[in-house]
Amino acid sequence: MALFSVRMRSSKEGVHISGAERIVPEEKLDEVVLSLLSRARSHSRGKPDFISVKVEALKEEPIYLRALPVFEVRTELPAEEVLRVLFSLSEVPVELGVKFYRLLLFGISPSGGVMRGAAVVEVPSGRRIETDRERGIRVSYLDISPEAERELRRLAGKGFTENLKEALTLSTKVLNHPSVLAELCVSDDPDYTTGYLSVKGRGYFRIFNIKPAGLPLGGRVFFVKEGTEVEPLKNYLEKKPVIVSSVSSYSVVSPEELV
Ligand code: PML
Repeated sequence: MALFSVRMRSSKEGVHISGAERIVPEEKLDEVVLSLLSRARSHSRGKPDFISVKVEALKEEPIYLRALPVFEVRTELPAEEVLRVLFSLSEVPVELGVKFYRLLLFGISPSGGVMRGAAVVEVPSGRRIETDRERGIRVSYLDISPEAERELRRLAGKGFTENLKEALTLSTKVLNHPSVLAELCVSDDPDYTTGYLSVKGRGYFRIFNIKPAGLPLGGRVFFVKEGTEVEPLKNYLEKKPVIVSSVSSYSVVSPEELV
């Protein structure tokens, strides 16, 4: 069955407002184009003066992946302390991880704002390897199947949000690359204060209050193995179609249980 990628982005006076994408069979195209258009027009960040919806036939078969296991971290500890525990489970040195967490909160782009894509950081040197520091790497060509979405909604219950669904799909694609060790994400939406750290071999850890409410800063950092070649990684993240077709689990943990 022929599959199509549908990608939407919107902006106002040149400033990005929203973006979303799907991979769907031909018979779903009209419905999905309309739903992305309506999503673009009703974003909390304002009314766009530019909307692009791009439809293209996939030129290659997608990879079908199982989602990372999701852990909701319940704790009274400040987010930085939670991250220290979680980074200690990963191959990313704790101080390096915390340094980039702080950078996301202060504005990681060269102009002190939000990058459009992710920063890519080599471990353990801390060297940035993305070629364009304003743009970073933007993960694209990804979706979750209707069955996997239903299962995620069932497992997450009240913890389910559209942001979780999209972020879990993205992070599953990112962590599937053999060079990626971890991904840190702080939403740049001022109203969305849940972020996550995904750790290779462990899963996707949701962290509540990862930033103060009202802060319009955030972004993503991909931590990669020493010697990672950026072009093949970029090509996979930006171009290879991926569909998350099943979910693993959703559980609640405390940081104490993890060490
Ligand atoms: C974003 O706004 O793109 C990031 C969303 C992070 C979702 C975190 C979660 O709810 O698990």
